Amino acid sequence: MNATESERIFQALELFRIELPSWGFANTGTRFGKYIQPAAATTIEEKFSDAAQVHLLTGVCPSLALHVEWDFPQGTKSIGNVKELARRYNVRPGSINPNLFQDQCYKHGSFGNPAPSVRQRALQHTRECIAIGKRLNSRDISMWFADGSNYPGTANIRQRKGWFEENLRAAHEDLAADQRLLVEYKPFEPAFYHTDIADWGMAFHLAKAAGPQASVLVDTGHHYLSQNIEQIVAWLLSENMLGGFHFNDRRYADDDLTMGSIDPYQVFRIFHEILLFEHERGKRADIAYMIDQSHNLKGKIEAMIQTVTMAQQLYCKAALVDHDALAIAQSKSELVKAEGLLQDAFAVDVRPAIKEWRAAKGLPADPMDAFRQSGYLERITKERSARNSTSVSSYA
Ligand code: LRH
Ligand code: MN
Repeated sequence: MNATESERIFQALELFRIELPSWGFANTGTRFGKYIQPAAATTIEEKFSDAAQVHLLTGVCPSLALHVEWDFPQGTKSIGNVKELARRYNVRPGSINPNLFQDQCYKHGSFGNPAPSVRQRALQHTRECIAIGKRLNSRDISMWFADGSNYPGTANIRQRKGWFEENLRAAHEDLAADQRLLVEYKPFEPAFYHTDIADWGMAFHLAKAAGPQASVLVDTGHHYLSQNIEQIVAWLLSENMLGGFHFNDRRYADDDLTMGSIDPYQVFRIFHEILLFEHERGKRADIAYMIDQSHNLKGKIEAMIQTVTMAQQLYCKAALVDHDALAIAQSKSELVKAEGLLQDAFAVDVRPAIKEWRAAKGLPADPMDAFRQSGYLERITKERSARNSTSVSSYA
């Protein structure tokens, strides 16, 4: 590792921040049930406390993504409590995620529901989330829709598209000047015939139709295995329509596994496209890096620390690509040289330099080890296990 490389790693680490999902600390599962962890967080205070632990140990997770149904049990009346917790735990409220899939009324969709009363209700909930965002100085309203159908002929796809354009436009009108609407796409699940916002093109179109403060959110798990995600990222960057990421990993579908656990080179290639774009433009892209995972088996806080430190490693490796040499090799179609520049950067063990950066920042060189030494897990297990042992785990 030469001085330039460690300098580039230090610069990258100074800039890289990633947002934690409140739901990543809670007991989650699959349709085959969920395995209760005694230390899991249930209350919003416990989620802020666990997020604060991860931020304390890594220094790069200053915000917590919030899911309205799960984190604001009293809706807007919960704002005061969330504000107080954010102050007490020094973790600011991050992206606000409306929940347009849990309530029974959303069986046949939300913005795409044939019943005007349900579409109205979905828009009302979205407006409430935008208001919550304003009160918490949260910039991003991050919208994912489970909307779709399970059988051919049961939904008028074009009609629903029109309702999405209408309601996203209406939601956009409510935004404060500095707020953003992030439109997340997903090819399937829970709908298994058509999903109204199934791919980046549909999300791109709807974000454009909504207004200038709307852009696309890329959840890495929301792609068919054969899709080239970094090409989608390059296109969205080129169109200035990339608002943010939900990082996770998968072997098959939307498995929500820990980032980099299956295909770390995939995340490296995504970061490479972004850092190359920023190098060429000479300024940073306005992207919200967020984690969206459900830790069904791993210890939730350990899984989060593992994810954050892996994200730092992959971001630093991508920061080591020699962009000028790459431009020359690409211009001369020197294929092996060009690819080699990425592979060489990916092969660098950046961990020693990252440890140095942490030491320089007064952070533990090994956050995972520091967490295991902290006694935090033992303390919260004592506090929470009684309550967690009563929570149900069966699907049906
Ligand atoms: C949908 C999704 C969406 C969230 C949810 C927890 O699969 O990625 O971003 O709201 O997971
Ligand atoms: Mn997501």
